[in-house]
Amino acid sequence: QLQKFRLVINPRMLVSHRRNPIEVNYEVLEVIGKGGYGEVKKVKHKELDVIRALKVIKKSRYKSQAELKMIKNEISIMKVVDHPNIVKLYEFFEDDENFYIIQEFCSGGQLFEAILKKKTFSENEAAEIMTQLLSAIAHCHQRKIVHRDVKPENLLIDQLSVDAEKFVVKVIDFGISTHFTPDQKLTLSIGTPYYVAPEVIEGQYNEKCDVWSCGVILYILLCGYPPFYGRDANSIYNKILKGEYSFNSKEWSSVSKAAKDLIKKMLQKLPQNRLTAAEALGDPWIKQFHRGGTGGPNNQGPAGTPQNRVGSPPTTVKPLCVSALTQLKNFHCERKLQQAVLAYIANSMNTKQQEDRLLAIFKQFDSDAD
Ligand code: 3AM
Repeated sequence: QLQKFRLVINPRMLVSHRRNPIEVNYEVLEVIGKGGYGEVKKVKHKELDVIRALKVIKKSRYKSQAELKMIKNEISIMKVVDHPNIVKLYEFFEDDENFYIIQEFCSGGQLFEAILKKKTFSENEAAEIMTQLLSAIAHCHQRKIVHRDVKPENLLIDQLSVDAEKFVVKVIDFGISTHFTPDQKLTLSIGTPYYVAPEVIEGQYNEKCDVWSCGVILYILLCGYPPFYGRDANSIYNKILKGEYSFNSKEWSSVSKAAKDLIKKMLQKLPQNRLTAAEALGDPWIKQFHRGGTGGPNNQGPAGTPQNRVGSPPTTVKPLCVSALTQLKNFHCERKLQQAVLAYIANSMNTKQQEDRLLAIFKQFDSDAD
């Protein structure tokens, strides 16, 4: 149920003004996180007694119509998608100061954090995670939506039971997603360096860019570090454009050939040679390893929707090399630190600088969205 709300203030205060529906319907429990856009809070629906996530986006951050259109774009896309591995949108309001997005609450935090809480991690679990992720992305592509920012930070876990180690992956953040038409070439170079496809850097791409990012995530899940690594964005981009990555380190010695084959098929430089998300879902590695607690890959819903259980070990589970988890921990901590520094820099830039930087991005975003 979507509602639009405008705060009405009576200047003479003779009659009480309408109260913000967030205050009326929800109890704010705690702040989960803050970003340049605003903040995310854990809230409880008073009547339904359910926990949800509230994303508050400050309008003052968005000065032009193009920028405001981007928020509306995120909402319109979230209304179109409906999948067990995509975070649900429940309500959307706005007043003069903020946009309020009420979403499904994911209690397990970021994917990598959930993995790092475990003592071991196996190819079977990686296959479960990839099945859920690829199923969500295939659903978006089927609805002619390209996410454009598939990365571990945008994969949250809806943890059903910490003890049972069963969790469900949820894709979040459709802030830079866009609708596409089959032959349309998108041009906005956007995304996060480690996960960005070569054709996005070159500025002519389609929805296959999401499959590349999923391939990068699979690589990291199996060895703990990204395939294209560098000190700064440019050196990462150079490696991506050259397609320079390897399976040479010791972490790869215990990984199956089938997993490496799938990564190769997802990290094909030319999008036309790369698997689609739906094809990747049917890959032999997924079929071989996606068995955890659900009866295997045949146990999919009519639209290729997997049963959402990760972590129930099938009979033969071979844990990955211990150093892969150590590498993952180092990589994750480094990324968290980088994000904190970037948020600090963004908050200390003056408004004019922020506006110029955002405007350049939004202008091009607008041209892709048209
Ligand atoms: O700052 P951290 O990484 O702990 O994961 C998101 C991030 O947490 C979390 O809010 C923070 C700022 O974006 N987040 C975003 N959407 C969420 C949701 N639907 C969420 N946490 C739970 N449920």
